[in-house]
Amino acid sequence: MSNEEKMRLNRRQMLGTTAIAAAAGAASVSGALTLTGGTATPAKAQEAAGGNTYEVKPGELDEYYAFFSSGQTGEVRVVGVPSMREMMRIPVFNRCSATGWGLTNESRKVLTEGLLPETREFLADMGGIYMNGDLHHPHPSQTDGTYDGRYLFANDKANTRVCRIRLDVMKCDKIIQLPNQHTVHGLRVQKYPRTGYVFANGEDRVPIPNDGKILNDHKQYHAIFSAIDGDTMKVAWQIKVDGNLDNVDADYQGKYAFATCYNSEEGVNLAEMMASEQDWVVVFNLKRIEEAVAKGDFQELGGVPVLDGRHGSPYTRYIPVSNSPHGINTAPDGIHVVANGKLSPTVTVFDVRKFDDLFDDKIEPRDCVVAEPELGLGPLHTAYDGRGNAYTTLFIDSQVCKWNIEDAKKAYAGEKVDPIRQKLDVHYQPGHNHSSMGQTKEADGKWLVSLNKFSKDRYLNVGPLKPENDQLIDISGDEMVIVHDNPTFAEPHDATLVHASKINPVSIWKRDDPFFADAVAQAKADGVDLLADSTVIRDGDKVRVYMTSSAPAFGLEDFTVKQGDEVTVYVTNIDEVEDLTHGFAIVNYGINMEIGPQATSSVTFKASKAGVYWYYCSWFCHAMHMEMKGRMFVEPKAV
Ligand code: CUK
Ligand code: CUA
Repeated sequence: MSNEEKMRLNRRQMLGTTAIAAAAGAASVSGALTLTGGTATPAKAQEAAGGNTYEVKPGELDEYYAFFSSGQTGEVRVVGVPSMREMMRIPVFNRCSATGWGLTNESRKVLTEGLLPETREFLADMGGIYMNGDLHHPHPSQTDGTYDGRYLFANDKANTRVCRIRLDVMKCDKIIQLPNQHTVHGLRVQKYPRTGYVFANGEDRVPIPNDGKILNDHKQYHAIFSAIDGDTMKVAWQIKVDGNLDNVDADYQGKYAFATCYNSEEGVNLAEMMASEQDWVVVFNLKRIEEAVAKGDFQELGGVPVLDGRHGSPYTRYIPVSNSPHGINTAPDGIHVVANGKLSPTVTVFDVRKFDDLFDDKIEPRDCVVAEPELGLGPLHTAYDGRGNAYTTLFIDSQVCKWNIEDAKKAYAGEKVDPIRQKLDVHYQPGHNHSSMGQTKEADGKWLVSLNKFSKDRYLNVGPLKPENDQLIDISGDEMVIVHDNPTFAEPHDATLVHASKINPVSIWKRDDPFFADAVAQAKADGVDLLADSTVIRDGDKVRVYMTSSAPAFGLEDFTVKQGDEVTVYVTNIDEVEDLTHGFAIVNYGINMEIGPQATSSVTFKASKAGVYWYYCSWFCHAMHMEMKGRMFVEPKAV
């Protein structure tokens, strides 16, 4: 046995004991560790405690859609639960080689139309679009406190954007970049009466306007909280706050939104940001803010109304909580809100019904706190089962802590009760967790997914860059039981588990879909019937090539352009068959795109290289798929 093999064996033997301590220690903030709770043994994992069936046999369908973010990959992933099978990827803030996201005219419109003017200028030399994004928080739209299947919204922490995905076609249809704000971190939606607002936290503080006049004088920086209208994807209002903003959630009454702050010190380095023992949660009074916007009590900055929500403002209240809270989660009971301590071993529980009195100055901010149980090290996010229990991830302890809200309140009131029900080891260092329907009033307490930041030795070694590890946990019984490990590429922060009955995507595009309305309008102007005609239209040095695609042939076997022409190719998939997607790739021209059944996709490029270029269908569509191709002739410029 080689030394390396021995070491690997030793590491596995240590699992569940000191390996976890060593691992956690490396990532630990405080260095202190507790190791309670038991690892689920493989045998135990086989029998789901609550009798939940997690095996989805071939041909069977999952009960839930899970929408996973992908962090720095910039896309949304659609996963089936409980199988944890990845079913689809929705490109958003990234580029996608398969679908042509970032290359097609349709996707470039989505990626560019909502950019700030200064960004447009800045990106002109870089192909006009951002090449990266950092998508953390995917949240579906709600009506009356539950999912309504219309949209999914998510943030881009890297370039201060918010996107909307249409759940009928599972494509992103709107992206906006927020003015005044620097990064969007926390993002959640209004739950009642409907979405409504999409709330987006500004994490970093910067000068407003950020034009270079103020640089190092960080006393003049500000953080911004934004409310975006989910129907129009325009900023409805923004509000300036003290401190920064981390995560956000909203109540079930449609009255309040609330955000955690980890840098009330307004520092610019680690020591300054962690200096104070207390930070806070900011509560936003939506009605008062709307009235102020209507009355004109705001400054217009960057084309949007900006209110002042700093200390003393009628629009906000600041509730002190222990050092650097991170996640904030509203319970499905519509009453309790949990702010997760991160640097404090506690979570702080608020009663939202007390916020009315808080805003009327009848009570003190801390009077809204009804429990503050100590759970373990590094509480980051909390999920719920709808039976009064909460599940909090403990990043440093590498555990999920199950605790009871009522018992935590009793303990806070002085009774001798232990709210903690169970601590379960997860592998390793969990960030978010999410329960089935847990962020709605219809939380059903069946499944919990723990999104672990480190996988270490849970999988075959794939080199220095390891996958993340998302673990499926059965929470239907008294005991939590891990039933499945699922490796994921960089880096889901958050996920939403939605019952399949809430989501009803189409299988075939409708011809009047706004996604390709520009192509339809251009064809009409050119007198072309997209479903029937394959033809070339010359318009000066602009050439528009229209072709149908129907398995296994394109409408044009060849077309001719001149070197230097600006060429736009419109491909319309006239097949009306479910799952019959075509692709269109031009060899050595860097072009590939997806054309779904009954969709039109288009791409524009400069025919700068003379010669013969084959185009082919890149999506396996037919027994004669290999033969589905044609030639582009590029006539050389006369010398
Ligand atoms: S954050 Cu990543 S673990 Cu961006 Cu919601 Cu908490
Ligand atoms: Cu069409 Cu392959």
